[in-house]
Amino acid sequence: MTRLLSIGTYGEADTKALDEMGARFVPDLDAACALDDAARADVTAIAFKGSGSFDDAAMDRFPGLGLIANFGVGYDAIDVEAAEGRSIAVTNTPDVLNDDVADLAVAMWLMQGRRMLQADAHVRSGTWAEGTPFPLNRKVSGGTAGILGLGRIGYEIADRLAAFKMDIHYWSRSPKKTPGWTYHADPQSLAADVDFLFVAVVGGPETENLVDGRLLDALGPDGVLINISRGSVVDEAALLDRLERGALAGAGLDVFADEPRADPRFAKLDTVVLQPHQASATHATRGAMGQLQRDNIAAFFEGQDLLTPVV
Ligand code: 8YV
Repeated sequence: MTRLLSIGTYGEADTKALDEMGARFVPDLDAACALDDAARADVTAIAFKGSGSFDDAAMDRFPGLGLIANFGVGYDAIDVEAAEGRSIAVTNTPDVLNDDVADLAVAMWLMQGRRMLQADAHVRSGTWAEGTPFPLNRKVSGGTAGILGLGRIGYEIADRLAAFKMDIHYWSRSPKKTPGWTYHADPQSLAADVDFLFVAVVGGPETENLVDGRLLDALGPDGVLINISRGSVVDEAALLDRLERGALAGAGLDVFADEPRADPRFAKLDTVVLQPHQASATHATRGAMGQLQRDNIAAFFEGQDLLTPVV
């Protein structure tokens, strides 16, 4: 009897571990919903790693479902209200990825400001060896940084930036206890006061297009946007428009509106650093995320308290 259904593509170690827990595997939510009635009726827990929308209609297909264990801290693909209404628990994998995600945010910031992609090409192409010096670029340390969303990941980014002697500003639903960082009551005033804006809010309907044209204009022509959150948080058309016009100095993006198809207009821009949604993608962290997902599933099957419940 299949009690655990694994949805999504997992690495070798996670697949083996889920297999040992008796999981049945399907590649995506559509394939899960297409299983026959008897197979779906048996499912009490789902290990979910994927895109696609785990909505009310999808939950309808699993009448015995008690747990959706999400692989990832962001659970915007799951309709949590619908789950709550059906007494389906949802868990995620917070904290274990904070360092990696913050590392990548800072790395993109440095790469963009110091034009490291272009500098690397300058050496590889032999242009430097031919005697052409690399053009001077932008000093990043000691500037002003804004964190949009001072949650666990936002805090780690700010903490790293403080070591770069940055003046730290942030917006969050409420002021936090911080070491001298400046709180802003609204995102617009944050953007107006900083050179570099790091997007670290959760994804989902309540933050959709939070970074819109008006906010990008407040960030201004010297401003740089770094996004490690979700593509949905940024109005991508507005961002591309400003980058193409030089109304924004640049961007570092690990997430996009329509992954994995990043808008080809981004690739034409010299002022952006682009990453394939890989902020948490280190062996160590993905291993820890998988373990936490499975620990939640094991707790559920054993009737114990879930480790990291979302609702
Ligand atoms: C993963 C992420 O890429 O944790 C998240 O919210 O965005 C990433 O760490 C994703 O969850 C993999 O499915």
